[in-house]
Amino acid sequence: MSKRILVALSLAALTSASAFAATFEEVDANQDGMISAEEAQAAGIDVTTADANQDGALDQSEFDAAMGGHSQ
Ligand SMILES: [Ca+2]
Ligand SMILES: [Ca+2]
Repeated sequence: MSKRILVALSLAALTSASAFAATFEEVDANQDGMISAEEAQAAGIDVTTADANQDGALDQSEFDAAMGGHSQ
């Protein structure tokens, strides 16, 4: 029970932190060059809004747009 809460807390901390200044490489957890819906969600990115070409994943330009157009 307490372990579950701990996991939930660290997940929440991770999500809010990475939503501020995450790079593409950080969000792309499996380093395949695309940000899956799962990876985007983990970074606090709204996939349905960010996925401009509706292919279910975010590429670098879609990610940049989602982050305000100036991720490094
Ligand atoms: Ca990926
Ligand atoms: Ca896409």
